[in-house]
Amino acid sequence: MRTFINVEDLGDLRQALAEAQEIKQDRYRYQHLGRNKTLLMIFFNNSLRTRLSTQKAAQNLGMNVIVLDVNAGAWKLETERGVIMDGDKSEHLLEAIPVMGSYCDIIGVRSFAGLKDRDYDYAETVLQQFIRYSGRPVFAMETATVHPLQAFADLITIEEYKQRERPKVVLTWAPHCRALPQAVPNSFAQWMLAAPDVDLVITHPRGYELDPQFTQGARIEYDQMRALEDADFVYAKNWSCPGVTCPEDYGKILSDDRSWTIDQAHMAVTRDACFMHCLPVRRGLIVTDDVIESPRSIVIPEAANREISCSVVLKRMLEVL
Ligand code: AN0
Ligand code: CP
Repeated sequence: MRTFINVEDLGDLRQALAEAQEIKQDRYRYQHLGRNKTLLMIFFNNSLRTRLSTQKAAQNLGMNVIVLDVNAGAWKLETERGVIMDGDKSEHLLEAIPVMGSYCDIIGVRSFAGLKDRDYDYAETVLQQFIRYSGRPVFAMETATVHPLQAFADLITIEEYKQRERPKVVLTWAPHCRALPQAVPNSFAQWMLAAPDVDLVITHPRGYELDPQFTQGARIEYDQMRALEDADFVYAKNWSCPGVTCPEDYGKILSDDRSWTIDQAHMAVTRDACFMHCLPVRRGLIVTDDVIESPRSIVIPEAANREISCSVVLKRMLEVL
């Protein structure tokens, strides 16, 4: 595997899930694969889980790891071509990328959507430059439009906790005080639709329609309570306006409707659903304390599975180096 961005990059999902379970049984069994190989993780944005779980996964595979926080100690990077660099940015991505590639074997990139220019974000401009100019296999650690390591971990978690062959999984928008990217819900929808046995329903206020390239074939239900009825999994997430129905609203907060916050009343209409969130989560906005602390909340094992999803991805990349 040379890139990991979309669900198709992983090939057969049943096979990938079996591999995840195999690695979970013995996370050091492929330790020989990463000997004398170096992973470079590049962060343009903050992270707790991705940083730790990706480093752990790489170490499980015997790799060396270098982490670069671009905004903390590196030269400020210009990402657009054709500009006169007389501002605060000292170096261009087009030199920085091949230099970074020369020090490593695999690159992970975290580069969130700017939420200002939809075309720039949805073209995955930064990620594509890494793929083109680094000469290395590249995987997304949440980029402008996708977060596949999260979605794969979510799928592994659902497989582990499901009590029916074809569980009903509800992706629900929830309110938030800051404009957030669409990467997590985009990938979640894409992966759930590709999964062999998941009944996905998406619910959000009008105007928050996700890009159809990720949601083609999904059921959309604008009545949140109706969507949640008989759910086996409730996956809460905020996202800003994807600009699908109204391009000028791209990246904006369209609603602060607190009736969408997941509380006991929401969970009560489900089939005793498991509560999921990718974290970090703001309590009181996305979910109430009692729901996230309840025995049905699986946010911690979900986060723990990030080590597993990343192990499968790095293993696949190391195998073809
Ligand atoms: C980010 C987001 O919503 O994309 C990262 C989630 C994994 N969340 C925040 O910035 C709070
Ligand atoms: N879920 C997730 O990617 O968390 P971080 O932003 O902390 O890495």
